[in-house]
Amino acid sequence: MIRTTLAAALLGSTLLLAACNEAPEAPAATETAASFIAVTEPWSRETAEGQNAGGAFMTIANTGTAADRLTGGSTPVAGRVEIHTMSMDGGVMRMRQLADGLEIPAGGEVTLKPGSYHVMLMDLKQPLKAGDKVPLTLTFKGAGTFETDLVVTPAGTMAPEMKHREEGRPHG
Ligand SMILES: [Cu+2]
Repeated sequence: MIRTTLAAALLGSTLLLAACNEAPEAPAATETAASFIAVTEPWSRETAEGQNAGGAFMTIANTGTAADRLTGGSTPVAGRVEIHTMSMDGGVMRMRQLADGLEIPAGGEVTLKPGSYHVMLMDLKQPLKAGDKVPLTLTFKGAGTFETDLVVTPAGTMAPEMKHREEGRPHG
């Protein structure tokens, strides 16, 4: 009787320990690949003839329990897709590639916008025209691939909801 109780107690504590260890792990298995990633207002700007790169902007939310990283992507209109950041360097806006991608925190969101983080469409195969919808596949380290469509807005647009403001400096 004592032995059985002891065994049960040991077993109980082992199970409890196992359960505790599992708690802070990655999203539950019931979540499908990208179900915890949401992309809103994906957009891009129309490009001039001969312009070989363009920025793409959006808000990316992560409702999962683990941070994820946007590492790249692909689109039929560009040779390659990079994740960039912009910062002031001696009064000049410079952009650079984020080699490790952009972190999307658990339960948080990151807005990609002109003058800040953005997806860079490199080696454009054709100009982006206002009104076009451009398919874009984003690649996340945890969530895998995520399909979206960029809405192309007229040149000079800073953001869909603030069309006539002249803040920041367009690039690309
Ligand atoms: Cu860029």
